[in-house]
Amino acid sequence: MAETTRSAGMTAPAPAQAPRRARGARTTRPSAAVPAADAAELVGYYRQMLLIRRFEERAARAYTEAKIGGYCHLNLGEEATVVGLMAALRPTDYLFTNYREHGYALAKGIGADRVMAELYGRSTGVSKGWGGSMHLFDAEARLLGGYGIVGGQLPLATGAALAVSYKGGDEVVMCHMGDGTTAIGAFHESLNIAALWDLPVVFVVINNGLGMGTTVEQSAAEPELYRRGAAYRMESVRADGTDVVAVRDAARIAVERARTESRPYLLETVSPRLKGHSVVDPARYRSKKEKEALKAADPLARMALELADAKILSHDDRDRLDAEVTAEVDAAAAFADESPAPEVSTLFDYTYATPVPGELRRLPADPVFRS
Ligand SMILES: Cc1ncc(C[n+]2csc(CCOP(=O)(O)OP(=O)(O)O)c2C)c(N)n1
Repeated sequence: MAETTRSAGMTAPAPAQAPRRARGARTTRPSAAVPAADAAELVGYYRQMLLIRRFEERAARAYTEAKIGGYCHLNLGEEATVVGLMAALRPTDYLFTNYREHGYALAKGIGADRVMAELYGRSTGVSKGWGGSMHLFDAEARLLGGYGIVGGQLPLATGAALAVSYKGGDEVVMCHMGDGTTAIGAFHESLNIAALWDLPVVFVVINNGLGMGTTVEQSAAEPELYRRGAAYRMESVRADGTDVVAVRDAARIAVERARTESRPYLLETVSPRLKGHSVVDPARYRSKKEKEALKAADPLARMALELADAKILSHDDRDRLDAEVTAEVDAAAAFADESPAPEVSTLFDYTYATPVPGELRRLPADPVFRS
């Protein structure tokens, strides 16, 4: 499947030229670590991508029915990236991501019912109904958020990697962000500290071409975002985000580097955002021609064709899978609909903020944080 482009350390490699070696810069294809995907694996990836697609379509519909409030950002177009990245992690690895995160929760193994219930603001949701679409959190699945502040997750993920390193664990922290996030200060501070202190964290820039309505070229002096790793002598690579296997393989290399050598890594994946920034954005900044071109870049349609061509998944099998995941999403929506809203009395139970400023009983030492 598609190739990756890489930059190691100080110098981005020209095609026929070996990159100059800097501290932390290494050649990057550890042979046996990347087995080829077999047919069952590919069908499994396709099913997960399809589940994310149907889930997000359902979320968009539920939003228009006023079942979901607040903001709601979808992974439509990023399904191959989501599934490829999650396939590279162990269940014990930690994940920090931004507000465009429903698909990651699903691909990390959290049930569609608990994710949908959170979107609906119900007590059965992953964050007990208090987080909503942008703040999915599940400590057991090691999904540590879900952040609405652009880039807010980066220093936290870096801190989590410091904790892993301090305790001598072999877990890896993966931290996602959008392309627009690479322009904020916390991006540079986090990469700098992670490289200086040899932290086991993989930063992933999910480049969907736009930060709201602003293109990467309008906002980034170096639009090849993976090259920013060079400023921190951090190994970095760009992968085709519409190709699940290309993403998985690139991520496996990055994760392995973090796990076995405790070196941070910067991975950039490139895939289009098929719809607006959030469900209420009609994306008028895109021309009709651009919108047409998006259809050809749909990773799900592309994978369905590839699997059919390779005689791995027939049209009938694909339709069966579609019916299966659609039923799963319908059941999740029904579960969310029937679930109760959280009790108002639990409003402050999971926050550091106190109803009365400075009141001690809700501080981290309080028993509610130990349960
Ligand atoms: C600190 C901060 N500034 C501004 C915003 C408003 N905002 C929300 S999303 C967004 C664009 C971020 O784009 P990108 O990082 O590319 O992520 P994408 O939405 O494409 O996944 C902005 C500016 C915010 N949430 N937080």
